[in-house]
Amino acid sequence: MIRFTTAGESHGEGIIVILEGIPAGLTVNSEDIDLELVRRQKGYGRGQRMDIEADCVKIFSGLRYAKTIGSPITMYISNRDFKNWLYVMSTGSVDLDGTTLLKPRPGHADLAGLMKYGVSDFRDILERASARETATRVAAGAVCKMLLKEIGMSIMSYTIQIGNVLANMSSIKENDVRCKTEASCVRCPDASASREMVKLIKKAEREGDTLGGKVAIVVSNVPVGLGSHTQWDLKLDGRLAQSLISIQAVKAVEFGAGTKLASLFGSFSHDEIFYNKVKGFYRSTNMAGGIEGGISNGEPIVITCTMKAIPSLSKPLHSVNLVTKQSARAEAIRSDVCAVPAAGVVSEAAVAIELAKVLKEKFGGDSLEDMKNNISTYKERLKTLQ
Ligand code: EPS
Repeated sequence: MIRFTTAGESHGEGIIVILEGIPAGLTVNSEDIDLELVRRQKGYGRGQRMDIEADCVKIFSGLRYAKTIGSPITMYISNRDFKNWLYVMSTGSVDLDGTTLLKPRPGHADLAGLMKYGVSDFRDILERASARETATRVAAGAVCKMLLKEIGMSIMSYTIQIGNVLANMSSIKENDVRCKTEASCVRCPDASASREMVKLIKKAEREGDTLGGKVAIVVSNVPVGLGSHTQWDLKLDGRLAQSLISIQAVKAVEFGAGTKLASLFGSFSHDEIFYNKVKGFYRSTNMAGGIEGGISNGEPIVITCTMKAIPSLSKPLHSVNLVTKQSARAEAIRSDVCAVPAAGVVSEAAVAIELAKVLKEKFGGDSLEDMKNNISTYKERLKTLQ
């Protein structure tokens, strides 16, 4: 079974992930993981923190000679900013110096976390609620992507909306989406929308405000049969949704036509089934986003994630001082103006991890070779249906 756990505070010494269950024999180079970390750090709208960090992994276990050996893979990313937080983030005892945060930010975990955990300083909450944690998921996701690539699967994401600016995808050829996305500083393949998005982010920054948006994630070459209809917690869409909605500030996850389906008749809502000798069974639409009944149907998996505007505003919203109970503006804490471009990269990782899990559940394989053999036996069986 593939599973992972992460640890570390945003301004602590570093963040760490332990990823278990990756089959032995997979080539993994830390430089390739670092490329994914760089992609996550980029994106117009990020705050000053990204000028401080230069994320790269130190791998402590699970590899020998750049190949997985079946044991847990431990990856560590140091927080360069820690040197500025030695006192505030000390893990040893220190004399309190009055740095306590008192005015919780609406939309953040500050107040609910403080009440739940019985702490007096909501820094104890925000340090772990921070999206800094997503760097570890991207590292784990990078390894999972390498596994998926061995099976022929590939994942991409792109920004389709920031604030009220929408990408016009109809003007972009499918084959150009990936390279146009990576060339855009907001990861939007529509160059004209990219420019408008940048303008809007600048406006938000000037006004002490923040912005959210939407990203699309597309997975190609997905084998039929990942996930299962037999139990609620085995359904692939349910599992992917959990993985994605757990990304900081993500408020909605849609598959295929998603919420548009609410207004459509059944006759326009489903992907009719066709057959020919070359393609076998196929669909000419993908309203389902590649998943039917909780099972991948062989079409690309298409997901849209909506991210709310970041709740740390430099022109803060109304809050209450926890001690005086007087109305006050929330703490103005350094943050990003817009993290939608990063959310695409993080979403790719979240999807890669979940797909790697279901792949291992379906095909097993302590070694990559075993997994590949099991997949080809399965594909041979599917051919008998064609
Ligand atoms: C974050 C606030 C900002 C972001 C951070 C997430 O950090 P800071 O408070 O240090 O300025 O830059 O994101 C990252 C550090 C990162 O690596 O993505 C938050 O409150 O969630």
